[in-house]
This record gives sequence, C-alpha cells and structure tokens, in this order.
Amino acid sequence: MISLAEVDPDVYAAIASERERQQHRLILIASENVASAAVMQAQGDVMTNKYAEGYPGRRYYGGCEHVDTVERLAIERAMQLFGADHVNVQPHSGSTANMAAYLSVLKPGDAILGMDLANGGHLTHGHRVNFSGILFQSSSYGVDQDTGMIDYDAVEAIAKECRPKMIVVGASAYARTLDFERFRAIATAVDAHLLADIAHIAGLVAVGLHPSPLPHADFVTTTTHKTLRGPRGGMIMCRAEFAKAVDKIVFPGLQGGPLMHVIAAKAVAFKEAQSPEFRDYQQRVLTNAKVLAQELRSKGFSIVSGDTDTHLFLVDLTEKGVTGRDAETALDAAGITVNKNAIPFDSRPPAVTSGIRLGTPIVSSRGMGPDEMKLIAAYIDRVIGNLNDSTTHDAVRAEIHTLCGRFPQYRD
Ligand code: DSN
Repeated sequence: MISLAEVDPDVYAAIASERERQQHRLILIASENVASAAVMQAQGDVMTNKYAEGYPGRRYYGGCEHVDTVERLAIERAMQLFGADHVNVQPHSGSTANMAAYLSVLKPGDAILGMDLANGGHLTHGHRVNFSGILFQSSSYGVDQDTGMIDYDAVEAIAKECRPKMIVVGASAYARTLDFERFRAIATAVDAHLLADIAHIAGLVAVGLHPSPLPHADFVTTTTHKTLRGPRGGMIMCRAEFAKAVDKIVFPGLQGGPLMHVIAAKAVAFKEAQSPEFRDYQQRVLTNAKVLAQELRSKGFSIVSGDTDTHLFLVDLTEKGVTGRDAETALDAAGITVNKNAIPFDSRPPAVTSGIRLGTPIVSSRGMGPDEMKLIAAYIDRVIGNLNDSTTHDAVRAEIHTLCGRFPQYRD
C-alpha cells in the first residue's frame, strides 16, 4: 500500500511534527482532547468516500446499508448516554448544531437571549459578528461583577425586558455548575424555547458529574470533541415534538451530505463514553481542575469566581501585572499551551486580554493526576514570575519534556 509519506511528504511531515508537538507539550486548552486510536481509525477509513444525503433508511443514494448501520448506532448510543428523546448526529460542528436548533423554530429577526462572549459565552449565542447576532435580534446576559457567577435574577429581568423566543444556556469559559432548572423556569415565564449548549461539559453530563439539561431544555447541542473525547463534530438532541423540524433543518436546510466517517467515529466515541473507564476519566478531569485551581490560588493567582465545578477555569492576571497575551506567549515558550481569554469586565481588547483559560481534559486523558497538577501550577508560577527570562523558559521546557515522556499521549 502506498503510504502518505510517499504520496505527500510535506503533509506527512507536518502531521508528524504535530504529533510530536502534542506529545511533548503540556496542553491545557479546555476545548481540546485526545481522541482514541479507535475513534481516529473509524474517522480515517472508507466511509469518507460515501454520499448519504438523507437519514438511515431514507437516503438519496444507493449503497447506504453500512453507513446506515453506523448512523443508527451513533443515534442509539447518544440517546442512551444522555437520555434524549431524539438525536441528530449529522451537524458538522457545534456552530451548525446551534444554527439548526435556532432555525428549527425561529425565523430571522426573532429575539434570542444568550450569554455574552466577553463574560464566558460563545460566538453562536448571539454575538453581533456571528450568524446568530446577524440573523436574530440578540440580547445578552453575563456574570455578576463581584462573584463572577451567573446572576439568575438578572437573567430573568433581562428576559422579561427583551422577550426572547429562544434562551441559550451554555458557555465556553464559565467554570461553575449551570442551573438548567432555573433557566427552564425563566424560559417558561417569558414563553421562550430553551437551548442548552453543553459543548464544553458534555463528557461530565454524560457520566452524571454535571446536572443534565435534558429534563429541562427543548434543544441540547454539543460538540463531540471536547470533554466527550470523540471526533471533531456536532450533535443536536431535542424533545420528540421538535424531531421532524430539527432533522429537516439539518438536511436539507443547512447541510448536504453527512460526513459518514465522522459519524462512524462519533458512534465509537459514544460507546467509549458508556464505559466505567470513561466515568473514571471524567472524575479525574474534575479533580485535576480543582487541584490546579487550588494550587494556583495558593501561589497568589486569582481564579475567576474563586473556584471551578468543571474541567476549566479562568485565571485573572490583572494583579500579576501580566496580560493574557504575554502569558500565553511565555508559557508557550516554556512548553505549556494555553489560550489567552477575556475575563468578565475585561478592560483589555480580545487580542490582548487580562486572563488565561486553563482546562484539564488532555492532561487527564494522558493519565496525569493531582501530583502532576501541583507540578504544573509550579511551572506556570515560575514562567509568569519570569515572563521575559528565556533561561527559565528553557529550563521549564526541559522538565516538561521529561514529564510528558512519562505520560505518552498514545501508548499504542
Ligand atoms: N473554540 C471553542 C473553545 O475553545 O471553547 C468554542 O467553540
């Protein structure tokens, strides 16, 4: 068989370098994870060749019997995992899943209410530069300036003011437990639909380590590659009454042929997520995030909202006199990959920011535990305290290289 290395040495070399980068760096990007070899095998196989517009048993192409099998498996497993009435596994991404959820019941110009990106929300929850803010009349809620937590009374007051047809609960940089029941009550009070976007916390929800929105929300969207640890992609769950509308807007409304190789990999990931090992993994993600936050706090770092209930948290670097951008650059030089992130009420622009976002999905997938979190906190402290000292960065990078060698990203 002719190999990638022979056909395209340039792409092969870039992939090999990326594999090395992932192996030798401490990656604390909260939205990334390490897909299993089985997930990648499913994603990298012959189902990439197949067109299958439509749904299992109702396709517009012949030869769909095997892709039907994997799509049915993905749907059944997701339904079991989350207790959903209806699942559509075809969205190519979390953004597409959110667009489909909106357009299944809303028309352009309708009002929506979501969490402000600058307070930890997401672009697709109504930001003005995104389709959600362009197509819909969007309003936003945020966190309380003193506590860094969502003020549910304030959300209710804003909802009563703007009378949205859809309320979105979900975040990309909010560390605390989301009260889906309270959001349901607010949505009911203003006669709005409720969309829960659990892209970040889906793995925790799947194993019961974060309350599930399924009993409360009309629509639940997620990506499949964050804490859920599957292939890059999206998914929508909804109440049975919205099933037809959701399926129709995903295809033919928004997408053409589904990515059947990715759907096969989603099915594999959902099977993995049903295992006891996956629950242990999610528990490790949570414990590690708590320990990392606590260790950083003990070294004088300020954690937005004071703590974390999830896989991530924001570090406010204001008192350290360091910007998020400079922290990201220095940590990168020392072998630690993070993303700069706006903190609530940030006075700096999004390309600079006053904070960094840290998450533990990847280090936990590699088998690291509380002892390693203490080491990581010490490394971060050393680098931030010696922001422009390349000797410190080199020394930390060498130690991290050794640490990462003890926890291979892929053992096989
Ligand atoms: N880009 C993702 C994140 O990092 O949270 C959200 O889409």
